[in-house]
Amino acid sequence: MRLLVLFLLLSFNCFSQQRPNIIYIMSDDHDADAISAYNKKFIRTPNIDRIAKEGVLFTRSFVSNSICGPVRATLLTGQFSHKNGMRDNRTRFDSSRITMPKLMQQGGYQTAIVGKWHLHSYPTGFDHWKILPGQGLYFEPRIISMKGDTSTYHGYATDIITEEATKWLDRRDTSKPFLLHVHHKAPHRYFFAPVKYIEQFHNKKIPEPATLYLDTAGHGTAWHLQTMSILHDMKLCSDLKVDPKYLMNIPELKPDSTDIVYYNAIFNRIPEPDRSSIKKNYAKRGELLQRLKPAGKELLKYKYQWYMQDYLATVASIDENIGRLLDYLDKNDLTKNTLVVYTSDQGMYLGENGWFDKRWMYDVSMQSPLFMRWPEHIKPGSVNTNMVQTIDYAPTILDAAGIEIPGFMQGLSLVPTITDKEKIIPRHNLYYHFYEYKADHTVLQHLGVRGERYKLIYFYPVNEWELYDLETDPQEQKNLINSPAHQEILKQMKLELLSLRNKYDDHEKAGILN
Ligand SMILES: [Ca+2]
Repeated sequence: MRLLVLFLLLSFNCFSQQRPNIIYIMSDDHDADAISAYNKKFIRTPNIDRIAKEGVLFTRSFVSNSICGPVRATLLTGQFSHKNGMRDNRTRFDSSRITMPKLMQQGGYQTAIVGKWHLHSYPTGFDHWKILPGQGLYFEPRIISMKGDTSTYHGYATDIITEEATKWLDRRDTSKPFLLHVHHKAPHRYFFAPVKYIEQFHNKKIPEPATLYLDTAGHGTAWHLQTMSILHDMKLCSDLKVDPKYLMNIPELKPDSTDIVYYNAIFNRIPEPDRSSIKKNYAKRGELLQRLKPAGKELLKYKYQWYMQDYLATVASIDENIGRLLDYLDKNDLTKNTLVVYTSDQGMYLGENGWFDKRWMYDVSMQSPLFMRWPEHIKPGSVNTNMVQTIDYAPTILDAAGIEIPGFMQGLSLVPTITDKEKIIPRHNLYYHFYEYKADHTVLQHLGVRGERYKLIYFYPVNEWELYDLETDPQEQKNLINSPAHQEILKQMKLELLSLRNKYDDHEKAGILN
């Protein structure tokens, strides 16, 4: 009997040691182009790149509904928005649902989340959580703890989230493997970096995308209704930190009252002496506008530069903090047995089509960066070209932990492909459905299918279709819907879309494709 108990204890201990720890890091609106492992034109991100160098980089990772809350609900449930109920940022996530963290917890993992949550209801399935209310704040952020109380933390959000993550790691129960979610608020609008990075980036000349000055005339209704133009919709004061005092006497540039209120709210949170020093850095922008009074293309040129300088400076701080977290794993002998995932909740327009924000099914916003490092399981420096999607994250994490994937999850485990057991995953078409119209940036509802080569999008409120050849037109500028040479492809893609809607059980707006 004693021997049997000893054997059981030993085998349990052995099993628990074999199971990997998992750290899932997700930034907010961090586009792959702002990571040097993908694109060296804008910024160097040596620490994020380290995950790719020591693990795998995905070249075709996509979301299924390019907006914050819904992506987070898909991460938890492994389901599309029509199944998990979180179609837009206004919905409250039903926290009684069975989620991946709950299954990990039941399977013997210790679970925690720190940072952005944005699902309105409180987290469930976590042994420990500390979340930002809503979008959260960059400076002196408020944080809600498990007791339900909200306190203000001194410092900068990205640093604080990292500190909170390592503090929890320090005091976790080391007899269990852990799942830790580190969800950064950065680099979400209103992009704001610590002073040292503002100084580093505010004189940088950023290359312009080919479509920055694109005339959207000739494109569909959705393009005309959107309000995500850098020139028209990005605010000079709250977004680009121009002190309103410089603009009050320039009628064409005079800020509206909301912009001024936001500007003051943002700056008032920055403690001195940083506030004065940041204002001094940004004074240049106001002086330039006062002097040149730029308009049209000229104004867009400046706004783009300032947007990117601020966005990239905010990313630089994320990179520094990823470095801190990876160092912590090294120092605490956790690197070897920890699967580290880095991603963003979706891509972000960095001036393509003259836009900022996300939402669209176009590749810029449908794509997200994705890296995984898992020593002895993933070959360092691998590149994975499979089309993967947010629905795959929960099944992958469960599978890596040796926990059964429930039937309601709609994604696939990526463990076989990252460990080289199966190079190709059995999927060649991705389904997409975006719902949040008449809220921020007014992008019309649409759904569609992304294949290996072609993409079909249907803006159903206006009955307009778009078809793109991603091989010859990766920037998705030439709608082939009326091209005689593409009618056969169009027919196939429509059938594919119908079949995906059946496969994933999305019968809302049934009949709209007929
Ligand atoms: Ca986001």
